[in-house]
Amino acid sequence: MKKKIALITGITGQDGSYLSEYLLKKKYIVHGLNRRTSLFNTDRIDHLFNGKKYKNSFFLHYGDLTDPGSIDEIIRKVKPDEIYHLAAQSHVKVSFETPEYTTNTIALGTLRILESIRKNNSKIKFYNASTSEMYGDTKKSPQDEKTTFLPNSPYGIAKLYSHLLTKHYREAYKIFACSGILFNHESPRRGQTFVTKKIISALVKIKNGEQDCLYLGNLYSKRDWGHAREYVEAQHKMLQMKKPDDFVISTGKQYSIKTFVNKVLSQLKIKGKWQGKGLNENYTCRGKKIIAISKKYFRPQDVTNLLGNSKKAKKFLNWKPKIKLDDLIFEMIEEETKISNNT
Ligand code: NAP
Ligand code: G4F
Repeated sequence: MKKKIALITGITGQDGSYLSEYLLKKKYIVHGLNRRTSLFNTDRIDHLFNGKKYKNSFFLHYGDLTDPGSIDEIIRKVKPDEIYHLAAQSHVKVSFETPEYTTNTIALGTLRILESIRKNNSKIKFYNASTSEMYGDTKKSPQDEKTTFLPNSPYGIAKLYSHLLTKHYREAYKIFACSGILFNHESPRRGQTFVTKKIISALVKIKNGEQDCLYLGNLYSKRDWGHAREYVEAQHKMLQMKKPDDFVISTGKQYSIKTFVNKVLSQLKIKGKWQGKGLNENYTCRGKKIIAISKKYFRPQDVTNLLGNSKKAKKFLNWKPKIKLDDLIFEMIEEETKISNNT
């Protein structure tokens, strides 16, 4: 039987690396669109790229979401059966500082891929990486596929454009196009500047005497955190459905950033106490301030209350998350401890 061909944008990112592993195990031929960077950006996929195992089934191509010609060329050359569109300027805080670039990569990036599919081969199945960030200021909780979107960041607004565009191409051109509305998902491969990775990395270093203090922003927003390794399975399942549709992917459990910090402190056996309020809130351990608040990490507007209802995914995709937050934290701490001990 002919092997299926997948093209992944954002292959060097957290989700791209887990999805590549998952699809290669399923005997796919995997191609990735990889942008040129001044330093190597392939750390998360080097184990797939180097060596003989996937020599004939794993390929990278230079391209960029801001360069329509490169996208079109890769799609025509690779002739994928399925496209997983994961690439984005994915940092919400950075989107306030680079709104135009964020909109170009996310909104126009998605348009460029869908246009290429429409013109070249409308049989290609398309997965779009939508996000819980689109719920923004909503007062409804938990959030599901029917909840009104009220995004409050350039990132969330650009993602809503991509989400609606994906639905539009599905309805207008009958393209098999799905969006996964994924809630926050983390892993040892999470980017360093996202809050979970930042907290764990800093507290491991503080415990080892390699850092003095961790500076954070809003401790009181709440997130529904899952494990990226499980969430990419849902992305694949969506493209195997009989009909294309959109699905919320979440755990249905919600914690504040402060509770997350407390869980990490507890696993690392760092004992101390919280004191102060607002910008003066801090955590001291043996008379030393090891966590403090900095204005720098607050956003002009924050999404404060994310909690997903993924019943539809359970019913139609037979998908549900198994990994608990404490186990995810344990895995991330283990990885960070290895890195800290090697430096
Ligand atoms: P990530 O780790 O930040 O990866 C983003 C990927 O996009 C990287 O491979 C990055 O390349 C690539 N990229 C950025 N700008 C590009 C450009 N101009 N041209 C080509 N590639 C570009 O993100 P992730 O956590 O894996 O998330 C995957 C997708 O899901 C993103 O679209 C994100 O917005 C969305 N999402 C994530 C979450 C979450 O909690 N993780 C939740 C909902 C939705 P470099 O490696 O060179 O930077
Ligand atoms: O870890 P975060 O930066 O993730 P955020 O903004 O929720 O976005 C992530 O999840 C989205 C899905 O909902 C994705 F679409 C998106 O691509 C990305 O993967 O921040 C989480 C919360 C925020 O409320 C933020 O204000 O943590 C708060 N926070 C507090 N101190 C901080 C910090 N966030 C960061 N990054 N750094 C801090 O020092």
